Amino acid sequence: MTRVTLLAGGVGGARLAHGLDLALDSDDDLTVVVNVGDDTELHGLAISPDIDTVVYTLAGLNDEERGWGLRGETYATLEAMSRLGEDTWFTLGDRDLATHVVRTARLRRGEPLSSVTAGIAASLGVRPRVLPVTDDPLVTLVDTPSGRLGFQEYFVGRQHADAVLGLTFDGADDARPAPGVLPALTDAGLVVLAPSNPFLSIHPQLAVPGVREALVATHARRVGVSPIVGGQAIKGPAAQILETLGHEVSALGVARLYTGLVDVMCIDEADAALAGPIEELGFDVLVTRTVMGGPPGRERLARELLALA
Ligand code: FO1
Repeated sequence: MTRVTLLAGGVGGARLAHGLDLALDSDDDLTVVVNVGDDTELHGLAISPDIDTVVYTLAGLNDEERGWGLRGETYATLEAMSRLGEDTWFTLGDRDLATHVVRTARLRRGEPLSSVTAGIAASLGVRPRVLPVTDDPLVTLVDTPSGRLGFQEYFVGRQHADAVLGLTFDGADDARPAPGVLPALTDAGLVVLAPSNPFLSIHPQLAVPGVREALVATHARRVGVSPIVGGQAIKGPAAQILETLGHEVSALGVARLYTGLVDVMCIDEADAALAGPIEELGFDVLVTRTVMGGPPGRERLARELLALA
């Protein structure tokens, strides 16, 4: 039996989670620990974009083109809300709204986010354990030349066009790992940092006291998959953020960020020339195709990572 734990953000994390789910046997064990720094409240509803992206992808319900939201969505509710004067810059589909209504109701009844997430995932037929990194408030704030922005205001509202000067994970110091998160790191045979944005998806999780320590101390084989391929982000603003925060925009720059956190860096074939410099930092290096695309590509990458365990 293989016990695998994936630290994930949104789309890249969800795709690799799907690949691992496809590649693992029924007696294997997969836990996906998910970033909550992107979570926000809109229209009085608790929105957890990264959790939903992971859950919808594992359930086979996600919109493959956008990467987030549900396939075949309709927007009647949002249109009606817009007519009533609500600001509808954040696109919430009718069926996606059901998730947010149910989550909000259960949270208000006092159920922790981890338990709410487990319930929603089970209802949608998701087999792996999907855990928010914490049940406590943890909010990513983005410092830009225009001032400090809430994460979704930066990411969706302003299309991540602002230079990122710094990031704050508000609440992280007082946050506790959700039940199951530390054992998932400690007891795993393989821990994978997904090809998610290191600053926006991985660092908020490591900011929860105990998580970084558990990752450093685990006896699991630890692998980081670079979200930078050929000097560009597979998706989103990772490249710009690396640059404005003074890091090299490459898989080598990502490897430097992951020093002491992972044993193996998985980099794309396009970056094969960086294998030597990354090895010099003390990592083992797996060079393969990291751009996953659809289910076959996800499963293939997952199998290569599982072979490292
Ligand atoms: N991303 C967008 O670029 N525009 C949207 O309107 C949008 C709506 C949305 C609704 C629900 C959800 O779960 C995710 C949504 N996302 C949207 C994606 C999401 O905000 C970001 O991709 C992540 O937070 C970054 O990982």
